[in-house]
Amino acid sequence: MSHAFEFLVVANRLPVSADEQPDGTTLWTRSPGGLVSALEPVLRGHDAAWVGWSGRFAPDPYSTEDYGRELEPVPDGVGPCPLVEVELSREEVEGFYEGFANSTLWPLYHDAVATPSYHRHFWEPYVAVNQRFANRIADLAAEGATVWVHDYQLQLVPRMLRDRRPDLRIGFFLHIPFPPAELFAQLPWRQQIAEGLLGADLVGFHTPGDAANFLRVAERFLRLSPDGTGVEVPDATRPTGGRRVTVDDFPISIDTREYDAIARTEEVQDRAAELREKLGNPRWLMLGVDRLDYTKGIDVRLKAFTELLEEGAIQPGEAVLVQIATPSRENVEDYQRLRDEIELMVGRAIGDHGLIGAPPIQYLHQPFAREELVAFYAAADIMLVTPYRDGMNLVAKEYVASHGGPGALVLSEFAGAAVEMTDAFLVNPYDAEGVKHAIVDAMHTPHDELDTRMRRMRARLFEHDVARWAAEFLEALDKSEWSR
Ligand code: GDG
Repeated sequence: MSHAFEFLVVANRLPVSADEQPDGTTLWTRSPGGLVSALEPVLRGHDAAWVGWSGRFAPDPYSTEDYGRELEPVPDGVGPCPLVEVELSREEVEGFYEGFANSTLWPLYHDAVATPSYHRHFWEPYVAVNQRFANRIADLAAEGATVWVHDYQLQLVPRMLRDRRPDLRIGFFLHIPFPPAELFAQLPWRQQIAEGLLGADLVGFHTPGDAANFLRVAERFLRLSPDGTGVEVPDATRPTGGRRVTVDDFPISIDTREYDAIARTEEVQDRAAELREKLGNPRWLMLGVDRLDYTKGIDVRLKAFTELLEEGAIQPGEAVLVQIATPSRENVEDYQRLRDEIELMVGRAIGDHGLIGAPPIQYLHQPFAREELVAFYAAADIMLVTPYRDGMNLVAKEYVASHGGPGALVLSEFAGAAVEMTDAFLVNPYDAEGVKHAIVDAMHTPHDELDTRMRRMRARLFEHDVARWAAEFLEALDKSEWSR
């Protein structure tokens, strides 16, 4: 592609998936998601492209099986804008994605709730793949173009890109938490990562706490002198010998109107009633929706719910907990172990407390269509969101947008969403008794009060939706030092 683009979105994944079929053809499916819908208007309004990986493996030059195999190019028109694929081999995906991204950075950035693995054979492909992304962008961007890089898989890209293209305006947004400096200190490559991020003009996080953690890292490991809103970094290419990196919080959100509209359709309302019916019309329908991930605290709510049954605070048949746990990262060992642990807990609880035809927990390890999820949100009286640590947690916001009437959100203090959603029943997920109290409290709070709390959360969500998030980030990037 020789075209030069004015605006580039860069993320590990393209907004489409390529699935190679047994007959050798490729099936392209759009991946709907908040990021795509937020950026769609911006992408359409600009001369834009999206750079990322498609989810399929590039041929391995050393494998006889792959001899002569070639990837079918991304067809035109499958995405919201031209899509540029960064090709990754199976080996690179193992090292860069399953390894450094998901076995090193993911646990480290989530308070080390699982033990991070530090391996040079993960780091090396992380550097190589980040460099490949940076090279592709450098070749595609028009003079003075804007580039928005997303997430922890690509933290070296801003600096690598600036080295090749100092004319670009570069923004970076981290979708997961940024850890305290004392934890980040464990990372053998802490300096390279911090320098990588500071290649951007604007570095954005979900919460003020994340932004403060990052500034502290810049101070401690790069010996810079940040102020409250950013930091000056040395830059020999500038006449002043330095440049300013702005650091701020931009709490992500959802397409609130869209969730609200889906929830109001007759189909979804009927389905919500049908779901309640099928579950035995319990007095309280409780719900958890997560990727099956050890950061999400699925065990926390299973334990709390089971103990409440044991202690008689919940009578059998009175409440049902539906836990949707979408399959995730199934090639990573910690995720395989977690699945066994969760399924053991569910099996025990059902065995100990189940009635014939009425298990107290419904566990679903399957992906669902969005309409079906919204029907669950609409049906649930109490939504349980109890991560040990979470960047934002969109499920909490989706519940509030989809649940029109009185309903309770039990929300971990350690989810970024807790900063804004102060009308939730906030809990410390490490405090088992506290979580149980919050659930009982939610069960017995009068409907008027639940309604008032829900209305306040909904009002905020309607105002602060994902379109506003994207607009505020891009506006801040526009105002960053680059333009001065
Ligand atoms: C990362 C950060 C941050 C789940 N199961 C199904 C399904 N989902 C959808 C949910 C929601 C999304 O997946 C999950 O988003 P979360 O925000 O809850 O969590 P992560 O995947 O960990 O996302 C997080 C986010 O990035 C954005 O910055 O909030 O903190 O960890 O939208 O609805 N969707 C469908 N079927 C399912 O079975 N259709």
